[in-house]
This record gives sequence, C-alpha cells and structure tokens, in this order.
Amino acid sequence: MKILENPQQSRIEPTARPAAADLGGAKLFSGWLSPEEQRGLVEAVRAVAEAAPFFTPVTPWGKPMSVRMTSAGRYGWVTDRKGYRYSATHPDGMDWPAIPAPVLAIWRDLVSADREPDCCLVNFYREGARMGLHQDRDEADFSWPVLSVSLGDDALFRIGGTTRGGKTRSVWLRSGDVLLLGGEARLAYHGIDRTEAGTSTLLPKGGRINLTLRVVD
Ligand SMILES: O=C(O)CCC(=O)C(=O)O
Repeated sequence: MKILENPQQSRIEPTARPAAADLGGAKLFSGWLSPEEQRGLVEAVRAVAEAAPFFTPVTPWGKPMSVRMTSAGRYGWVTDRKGYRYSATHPDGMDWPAIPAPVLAIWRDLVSADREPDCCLVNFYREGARMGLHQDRDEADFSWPVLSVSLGDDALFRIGGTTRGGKTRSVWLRSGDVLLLGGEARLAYHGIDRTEAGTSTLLPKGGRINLTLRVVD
C-alpha cells in the first residue's frame, strides 16, 4: 500500500493527526479532519455539484439507488442500465470538474504525492439512504488504495473479506473520519447499512457526504 511513511508531510500540525485503527487491513483515521477542514470540503463539494449536479444512479437491473451521486476528476463513476463503469462525462453530457485542492491534499498526505487520483466520487446520503455490500473493482490497478472521507451524519459502515457472504464487522464512521481500503483490504466487501440523522450539524439540511478517491487507469 502506498501510504506515506513520513507523517511529517501532513499539511497541518502532524502531531494533531490521530493514528489509524486497523479494521482487518483497512485503516481508519478517526477525526483526521478538523471542523474547519470539514467546512472547507463541504464548500468544495458544493462547487462540484454546481458544475456537475447530483443525479440518482440506477443499477444495471433498473433499480434507482438511494444514494445520490456526482463526481470530480478525469473520470466519474456512473451506473445505469448499461452497467457500472467510469465515464469521462456526467450523464447530462458535461465534463466533470477538477478534484478540489483540499481533497487532493488528503490523498497526498495519506497515500502518495507521486500520483493523483483520477476520480473523486461524491455520494450524498439523505435519511434512509444506504449502500449495499460491494467490492470496488472497476479500476485497473488494485495496488492503489481507495481513500474515503466522511462528512456530516454518522454512518454504520460494514466491512468483510474478499468473498461475498463471509464474516463482517461494523463501525460507525463520523464526520471528519478518513478510511483507507488498501493492501489486503483493497478488495474487501463493504457498504453502509444506515446513517443516523441529526448526529452532525455540518450540512445545513442534514445528511451525509462521502468522498471516495480512486486511481482508475
Ligand atoms: O459512503 C461510504 O462510506 C462508502 C462508499 C462506497 O463504498 C463507495 O462509494 O464505493
């Protein structure tokens, strides 16, 4: 896994950054982002959504997902009747906006300064939204980890092994937490069982935003 070994390269006060907890190979950095950094990220997401509006993805089987999505970067992740895939354009035809600088800074701090992610998927969970257990496997090179940032309401995250139907464990992801799925956990099944409304005041109308950064090709 390409995690920087020198935490001194963090942007702000490296000593203030929490250590990671191990979740069966995944690394959870609880409280990695300060409230001010979280507010900055929400502003950045707002600008992304103005350029590339949230849409309701539909599974290849025709079922609308409960999560709304948009993306930033060279690619966005989309799904519709044609299948799950990365696309260079939004379903409405426009290019995706660039990945905001403060989002890239998290990747540089925790993954690598040598290569930027190609895609920042933005998931928006209203109350009642969830994401079923799945693997992230539409990318070409699994040696790059998936980095996931939680903003807003708490979410019950479930993670298992690399085969469907195996043992899973659950942990609450809170606003400002950063999770890395790399190494043995890169292809772990994972999902969000539910969010807990009212646990954060970060988003004025409530809900949860998840940013997922991936190297695609
Ligand atoms: O919302 C989350 O924390 C997980 C998102 C996720 O699993 C995905 O986008 O593949």
